[in-house]
Parts: sequence; structure tokens; C-alpha cells
Amino acid sequence: MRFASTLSLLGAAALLGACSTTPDAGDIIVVKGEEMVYIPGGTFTMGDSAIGGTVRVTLKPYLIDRCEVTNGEFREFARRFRLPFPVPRAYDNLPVVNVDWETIDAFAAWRSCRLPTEAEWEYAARGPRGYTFPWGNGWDPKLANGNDNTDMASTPDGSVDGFARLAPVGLFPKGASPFGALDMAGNVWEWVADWLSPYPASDTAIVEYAGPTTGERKVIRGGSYRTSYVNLRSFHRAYQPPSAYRDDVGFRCASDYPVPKSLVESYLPDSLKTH
Ligand SMILES: [Ca+2]
Ligand SMILES: [Ca+2]
Repeated sequence: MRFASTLSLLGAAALLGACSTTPDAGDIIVVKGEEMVYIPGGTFTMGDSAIGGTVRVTLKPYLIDRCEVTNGEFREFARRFRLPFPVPRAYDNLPVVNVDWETIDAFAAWRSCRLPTEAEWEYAARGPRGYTFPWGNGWDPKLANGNDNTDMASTPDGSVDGFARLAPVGLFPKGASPFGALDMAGNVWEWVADWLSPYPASDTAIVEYAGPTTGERKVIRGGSYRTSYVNLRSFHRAYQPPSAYRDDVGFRCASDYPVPKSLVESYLPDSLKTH
């Protein structure tokens, strides 16, 4: 999803212009027309000791979509490859759902991106301080589109997030992750690249951890408008077969950094263009 906010684009351009050769964490970089946030490399603890264990992971710099992929974005892909896509244009700002893993993997390649690894997804959501939720450690139902009818869904004043089903992407800016990614908690679950597997035991941080190369179930992350805050915790793992279609599972793309010069929009300073 690309926001046509002059302010945000000017702000990003100013930020990038002030840099020498490397963006700052959370800077927005537009790649093939889509806003992605820059995440510097880092080492963090993936998972949670109370639910399935942890693993130390070291990541190289990468980009991840600021928002979930929308119906509007997916429509172009479907048209190009003559895929049936009977979703009305009125829903173009909603996240795409009912998409199987193979199809979205192909979408990511078409966009010159890829799916995030599970580790990249979790780091993008929790940030370097390892928050429980993208915004911090405390649950707040106003900061994400979760299930309005579960325990703790309501705030003390009785209000909820305002969406019984899908919300347009990017409507919870106060729920942004430390890197500026939106809807990492709730709205739709998000497919990642990895097959489900227990985290490996390791005495040292694993570089670019990406799970096993084969499996039967793909990981989904972040919870959805159907789920309680428990599933919206950023370390929570769920899964389904790659052939599954669900009306509350979508995705976002990631990319290595730097990206090829030809894919980056013109406002990016020459100092940031490589290859
Ligand atoms: Ca909701
Ligand atoms: Ca989400």
C-alpha cells in the first residue's frame, strides 16, 4: 500500500537526504511503487520462553512492507496472470485474503520481492527491545483490529477497535511497530516464508534463521480480526497447510537491502542506489 501523503514522502526524502549512505531504522523506501520500511540488521531473541521456547537470531538489513498487501495491489497481479479475482473495487483498500501460500509467493516474486522469513517478521513487529505487541508490552484494544467480542477486547470505557471484520490497511498508526510497520498485530494473519518447526537449540545466535527447507504447514503471524489479544502477541505462532484459503489470512512482502537501483523510486538520493 502506498500512502499519497506529501508530508510523509517529503519527510522520508528529507531524512534520506540527510543520510550519508545508510537509511535510519524505520525510514520509508518506495520500491516499485510500494512503501517499505528499512530495518537495520540486529540480533534478537525470537519467540517466548513460556510458549514454545526461544532462539537467538541475527538478521542482515532488510525491508518489509509498511502495510499488508491490499486487494488493489493484488488485482494487478491477478489481471496480469488471468487469475479469477471477483473482489469489488470498493474493497481495494482492504487487505487481500483467501490467498494460498504458493500464490502469494508468486506475487512477491512478481513484485521483485519475497516473503519475509518468520524471524524477519517477528523482528519487524517487536523491534530491538522485544516488545510483546508492536507498540509495547501492554495490551490496548484500540491499537489493532482484533476480535471485539473476546475477553479484554474492550477498553475500560467500553470502546473497541471499531471494526467487526476487515479494516482498510494502515488505520492504526498508534499501533505501529518500532520500525513503523502497521497492522503487524491483527487485521489479517500474515503468511511468512517458513515451514513450521520447533525453534532449534543453539548456544550462539543463528544468522539469517529461516526454518527447515521442507514441511507440511506454513507459519502465519500476528492474529486477525477474528482472534483475541493472545494471538495478537508478536511472538505468537500459528500455522496452516500452504494450500489453505482463509478469510482472515493475508500477507506482506519483504526484500533484501540494498535493492536493485532500477526498482527504487527517483526521490531516493543517489547515495542510496546501488548495483
Ligand atoms: Ca475488531
Ligand atoms: Ca496483520
